[in-house]
Amino acid sequence: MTAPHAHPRAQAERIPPGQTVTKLFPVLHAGSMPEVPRETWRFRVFGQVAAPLELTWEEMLALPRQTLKTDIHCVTGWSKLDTEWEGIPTRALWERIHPLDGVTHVMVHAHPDFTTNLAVEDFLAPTSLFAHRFGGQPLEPVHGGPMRLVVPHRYFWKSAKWVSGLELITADRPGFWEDRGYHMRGDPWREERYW
Ligand SMILES: Nc1nc2c(c(=O)[nH]1)N[C@H]1C(S)=C(S)[C@@H](COP(=O)(O)O)O[C@H]1N2
Ligand SMILES: [Mo]
Repeated sequence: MTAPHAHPRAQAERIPPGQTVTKLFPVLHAGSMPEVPRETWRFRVFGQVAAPLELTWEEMLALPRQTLKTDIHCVTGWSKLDTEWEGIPTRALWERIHPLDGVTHVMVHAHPDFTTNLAVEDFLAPTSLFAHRFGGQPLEPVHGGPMRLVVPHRYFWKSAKWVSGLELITADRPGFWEDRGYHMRGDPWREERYW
């Protein structure tokens, strides 16, 4: 017999409908894993911005940092509780950008040829960050190292691994998985899995 959880109710309320908790950290991505060295790492901000921006690894890490303890929810059905991330809050990057009028969404770009779309308010949620550390260690390449996006209030496919850039757009547009039937928003609490 397994011991009852100390706070079964509290835990149950953290699990979105149709999800099962795992202690593992599954690895999921389309295609083969890219190798992204820090020395040549670049992050490009482009699209509807007053001036395009290109940051090196050092420039990105010079932005304010934050730690985050959060649950993550994958559309394939697993949730992982209390994951610990460290990185640059998306808001800190946003302060360096001058969006043009009418920007409503962003397209996150990542290696190799991965994209995912987010409403600006989801991208800028206080829990959204570009993470370079996980569990107190540098983020492993299989999980998106050297840097990935973490948007924990959306299904985990929105959390692009190996990020390479951010495109500001004035109308929503599907990214890689959204183009293949995944939901444009992906709210796990509303089970927005597929269209
Ligand atoms: N660059 C890139 N990022 C990606 C993906 C991908 O195919 N390429 N897959 C997404 C999907 S579908 C999921 S579920 C998560 C998985 O992250 P993990 O391997 O760290 O669990 O990464 C997301 N980020
Ligand atoms: Mo996924």
